[in-house]
Amino acid sequence: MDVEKRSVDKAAQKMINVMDEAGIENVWDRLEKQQPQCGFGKSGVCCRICSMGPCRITKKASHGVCGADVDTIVARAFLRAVAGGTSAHSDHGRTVAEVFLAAARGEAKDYRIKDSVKLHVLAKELEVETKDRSDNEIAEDVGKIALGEFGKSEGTQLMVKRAPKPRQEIWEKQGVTPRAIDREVVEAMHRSTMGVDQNYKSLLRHASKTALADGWGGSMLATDLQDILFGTPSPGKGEVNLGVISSDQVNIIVHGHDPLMSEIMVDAANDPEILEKAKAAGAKGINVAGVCCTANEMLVRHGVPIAGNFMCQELAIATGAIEMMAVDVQCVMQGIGKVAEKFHTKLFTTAHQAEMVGVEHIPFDEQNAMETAKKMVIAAIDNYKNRGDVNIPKEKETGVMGFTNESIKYMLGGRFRASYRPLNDNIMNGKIRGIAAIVGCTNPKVPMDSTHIALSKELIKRNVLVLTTGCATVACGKCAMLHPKEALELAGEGLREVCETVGMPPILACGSCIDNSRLLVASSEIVAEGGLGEDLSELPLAGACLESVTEKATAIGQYFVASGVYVIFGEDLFQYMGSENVANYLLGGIEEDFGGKWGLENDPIKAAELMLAHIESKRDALGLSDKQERKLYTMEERRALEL
Ligand code: NFS
Ligand code: SF4
Repeated sequence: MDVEKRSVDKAAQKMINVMDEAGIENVWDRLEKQQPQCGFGKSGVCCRICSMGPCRITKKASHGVCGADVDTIVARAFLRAVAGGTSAHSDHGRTVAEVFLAAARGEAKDYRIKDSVKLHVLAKELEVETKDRSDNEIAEDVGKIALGEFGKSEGTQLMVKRAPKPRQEIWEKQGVTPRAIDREVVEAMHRSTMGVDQNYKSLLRHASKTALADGWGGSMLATDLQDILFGTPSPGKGEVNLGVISSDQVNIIVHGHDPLMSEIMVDAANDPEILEKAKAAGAKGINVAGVCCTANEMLVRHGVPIAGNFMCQELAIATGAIEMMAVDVQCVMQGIGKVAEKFHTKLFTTAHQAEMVGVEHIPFDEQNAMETAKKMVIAAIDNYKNRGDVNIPKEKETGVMGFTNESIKYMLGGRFRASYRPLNDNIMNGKIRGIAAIVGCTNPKVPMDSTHIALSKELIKRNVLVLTTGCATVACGKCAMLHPKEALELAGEGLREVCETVGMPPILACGSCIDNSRLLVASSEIVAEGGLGEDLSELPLAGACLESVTEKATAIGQYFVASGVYVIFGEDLFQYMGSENVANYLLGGIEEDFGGKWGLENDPIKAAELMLAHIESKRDALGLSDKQERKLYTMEERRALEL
């Protein structure tokens, strides 16, 4: 076992070795046992959606039993992945909307509206009357409208109006302005079932529509409602990596995505009576830490430390120091159950959508949130006495996280003149070449964190401002790249100068994966600020996710592409290249329809080159290229100009 091939993170390496010596299996071991993985699956050319199959496309068999060709089979697989991802983000969003509404009605006693300013902004956008009304009255109307977005029978998504006008027109023209989120997901499943849509182009068009229902619908609503309910994050310091696990406190890990449970868990762990109980059990206190996107959510709002990203979930348990892990939805590996069995760690599932065999299920609902959270925290305290030997890596780093559209504008312009103007100006004058979004997961097929780190380093070195979300953020955090001083030292001269002047780091940690919607809003406001074109597709902007894992990542990639952005994924991880037509469309033709396209590259430095080339071509198109500025005019040209 070559531990360096598994992860570049020292803490993870240590725990991988610990697990190896103890003979406890983890995600990397299971990947090895899966080798060789099926080539048909890798390229998306297998189909098992009806029982005439399973079918796979080979030289000998160019069509499935029903006659489906390779284009249809691959496009269907892609659409279904996008639908899966969209459903995940949106079911999360809907749950938040339900609790939001219950809180507004006073039916969820442990939740209340925290950000009244953002509530008023959203109310105005949704045309909800605010005059002479209490926050709860306003929130009730906002909540009803928000909830309606998931299943309304008529009309299109309201948040798409945040996009620049020309973008909305492109969506109209392409027929992809998303309707109710549920409807797009249902239609995706319908179109892709046996014997329905058999044109790869219309299947892929619906993938855009479904993905847009995610980015500009479910994810965006989730982010906005969470901000109003739990407070809009502002940049703050936090600690990242397995070293945040405490040797003398009761350790609780919250894992998953939906902050409804983890928010209350943090409060429960701070309850004086509960703390007393922890002390009585011989612990110094209670340490709540996060894994996966819940970790991002908790850090940006409460400074709760991050124990790790996706592939650290088993490693955290293997420290032997976790009294309890509470999981809700998404990115929870079933493998944690087996690891927890080897230690004293108590696992709880909490979401009504997600249970695990052999794991106690404690349904978490808004009516008795605090009571349920306390029950779990007490179980953790009671479990402290069962702790055996521990192996806690010492590695941890500090970083600044929690940037939002609002806080970036504030940093740039100050409280009274919050605006993107200084950013746009510095992009226009070339000190900042452009903006990159580095997002997504960690995948055992790639040395953990390696691409996110290398890519961000390369881009800031070349004067590209980096915005990051999800597990990529945690990767950056673990190697001190979210530390403003250390990151600034790696930044190119122009970027560094701007960042130092306004007091912002060159890598902005923007939260969890649903918070990618923040990037859509920020990009739209950058366009509105002026000087960088009229549409998102004109911006010197590119995105990347080189360690993608989930269907959610595919949905995110597709909504960025359909919003006009160039998005690069890891070539070996993108499982839809078995059809030439689908490949040609996603990697090229789609640009004519939407202004954005996919790119594939495994190597982070080459990916950075591709992103930079794209950024420079957009600068050229905007007339911002240095070459043009330095152009020496002939006498004739000058005369022509003067005319
Ligand atoms: Ni995003 Fe977050 Fe991580 Fe990937 Fe999973 S935790 S929602 S999907 S693995 S970044
Ligand atoms: Fe085979 Fe067609 Fe059925 Fe898919 S839908 S399994 S290609 S027969």
